[in-house]
Amino acid sequence: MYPGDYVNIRVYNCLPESTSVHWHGLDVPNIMDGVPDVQASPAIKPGCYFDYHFRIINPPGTHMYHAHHNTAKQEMLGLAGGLIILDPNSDCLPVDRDYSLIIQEFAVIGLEHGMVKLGTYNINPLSDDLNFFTINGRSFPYTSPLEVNRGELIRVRLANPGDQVHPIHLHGHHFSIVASDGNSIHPCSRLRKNTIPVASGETFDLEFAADNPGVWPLHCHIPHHMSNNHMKQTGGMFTTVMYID
Ligand SMILES: [Cu+2]
Repeated sequence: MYPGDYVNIRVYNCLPESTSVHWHGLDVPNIMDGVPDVQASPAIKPGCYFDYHFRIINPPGTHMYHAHHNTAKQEMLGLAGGLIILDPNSDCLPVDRDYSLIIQEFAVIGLEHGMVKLGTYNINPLSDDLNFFTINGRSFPYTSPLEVNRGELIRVRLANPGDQVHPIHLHGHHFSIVASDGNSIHPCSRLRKNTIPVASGETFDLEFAADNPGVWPLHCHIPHHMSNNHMKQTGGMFTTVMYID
């Protein structure tokens, strides 16, 4: 979607309980904000749908959407995603690759501590024993590397719809923070860093020059978050920037 667009998003509820969708960071009319506990915005009953319709009045940027009804349960079951308002002038921008990473954490049950094996497991959304930490729904080594070529300018969009703060660290490079919560930062005010804490509810757009060939970790710096189910081996919220040329 682009600034100025009129959008209609029909949300079907296939869950066994009511839900809603909140357009996190978008300046929508109150009834479209998706918090039925306190707003006129409806709870969507099982088997029903609701049409969220609004005009995009935000500038281009990185945002999210997530359930906002029975929130503690539904968000920690993973009912969230990324939402990007595109720039109609993006053909003029010098970014060569544009990656979007949603970072989350889950309490998976049915696996003993230290155990990781293929299968389908349940999540206890109300548990504090968070044992799987994901990027786009996957834990290392099953995350996707960010492929780059030497000489390219890379954008990485980070979005955290989950429960905890994740300090995301990039090896071998420094990045500029070019946008925060979907708002671009003037070039004179951009911080240059290699680690950025991404709190629950935040999005950041980072840009870096791919000028140091190799395979470089990109990961949450909290040690426990680099594990799968309390195992010692590298796992969790961990991927790589991988030069392919
Ligand atoms: Cu973390």
